[in-house]
Amino acid sequence: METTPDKQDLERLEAVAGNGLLDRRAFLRSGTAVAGAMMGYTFVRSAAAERLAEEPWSLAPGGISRPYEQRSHFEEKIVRTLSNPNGEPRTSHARTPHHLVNGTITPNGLHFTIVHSGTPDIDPDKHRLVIHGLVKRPLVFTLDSLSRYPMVSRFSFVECGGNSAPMFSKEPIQASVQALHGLASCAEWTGVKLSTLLDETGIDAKAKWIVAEGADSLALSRSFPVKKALDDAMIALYQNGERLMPGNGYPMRLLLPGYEGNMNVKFLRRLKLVEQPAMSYYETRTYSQILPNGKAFRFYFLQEVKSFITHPSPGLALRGPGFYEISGIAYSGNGRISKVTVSADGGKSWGEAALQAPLLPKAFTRFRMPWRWDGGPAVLQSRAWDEAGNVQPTRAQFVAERGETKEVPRVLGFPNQHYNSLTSWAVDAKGEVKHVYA
Ligand SMILES: Nc1nc2c(c(=O)[nH]1)N[C@H]1C(S)=C(S)[C@@H](COP(=O)(O)O)O[C@H]1N2
Ligand SMILES: [Mo]
Repeated sequence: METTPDKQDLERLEAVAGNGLLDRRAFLRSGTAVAGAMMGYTFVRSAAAERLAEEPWSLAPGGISRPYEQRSHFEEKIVRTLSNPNGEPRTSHARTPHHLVNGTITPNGLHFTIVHSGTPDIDPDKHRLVIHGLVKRPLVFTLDSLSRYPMVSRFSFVECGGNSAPMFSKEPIQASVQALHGLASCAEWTGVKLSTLLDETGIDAKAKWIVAEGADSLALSRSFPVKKALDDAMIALYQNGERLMPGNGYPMRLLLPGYEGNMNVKFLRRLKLVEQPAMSYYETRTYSQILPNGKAFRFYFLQEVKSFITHPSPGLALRGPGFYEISGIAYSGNGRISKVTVSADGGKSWGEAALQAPLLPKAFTRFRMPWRWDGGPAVLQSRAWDEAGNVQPTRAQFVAERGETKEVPRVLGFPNQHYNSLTSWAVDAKGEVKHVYA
């Protein structure tokens, strides 16, 4: 005999907002019955049906362990998308498939990458990091000597200032969450706090800024305030427990938690303490944002509070009316996420989502919201707040302040930076998900 979960269990769940959004505690209260109904499976009670089919893998010993494990070959299609697959000498991007992973930590092989002049093949024994300029004692570090300092670990997202740039277009571009928001990832980084090293070199009182430079062929450089260096800046040596991936800065990178991706200089070889910012190419051109009045922010450090729904999202169609979990990620360069609300009716009404612990500052936070889809059209959105009191702007607010795609001469910069407004997914009667502006 087959039984389905008690329908009354499901009806008892009250909606907290329009179009079937349920209380975020619904899972806890009603337990597995609801979970079962959400998935649409049935509990099988008969003895005959309990007998599992014998598959080949259950009948003979399996393979041997590998020295370095790889994921199942059934998962090989879960990959980053590349903007420059043939490796022409220009910037290349690899985007994280947010709709095909879950949790809050990006696996190293799927962490996004931007390299403006390719990934250098650095011999860690020959690599050096020099700290000089307005210091009392300039010092040169090897990977080995750095590794003898006390280390710290912290979870931190990195997001490119150009992440979500397609969202500036006047019409919504039909693309996956990977294409729209794939230039943000989150990892546990381990290394030496920059303040520890500056203790060693000493800081001249005149020093206000630090220019960081990479060892790649374009010697990417950015300036950041000494204040940030003494706060939570890190020379990261490990990424999720293993040495950094080559594309993410091997053998060492600057990590400035919460700051624009570009400032997290990879292949770090130089930190020069100075009085004034360097006004380098990447801080005055590529990542400066042209505002509707034609002016630009002088500096833009913090990645502001943001969220987007990863499940469901384009490419992940719903299979018939019923219960679903809406989930996604939220983060803020200002600190912890304090609240995420979700709408299923294009922003007319909102319910508060459950936030997955632990809630870490400047790291991805996963939010979850139970939803009873009645099979009708729905528009899903999420909106996040951070502990500093910032809220994700609505699209109308954002466009009014920052503008939409503008044609500006390239010499003036790239205007489509730092999008942090809402993303809307429309679900049609067939369960297909499309990108819309609502
Ligand atoms: N040396 C160096 N550092 C760099 C870059 C680079 O091309 N060279 N790219 C920057 C940009 S634009 C971003 S968004 C981040 C991306 O970090 P990730 O590749 O580890 O995700 O690294 C930054 N650091
Ligand atoms: Mo970037």
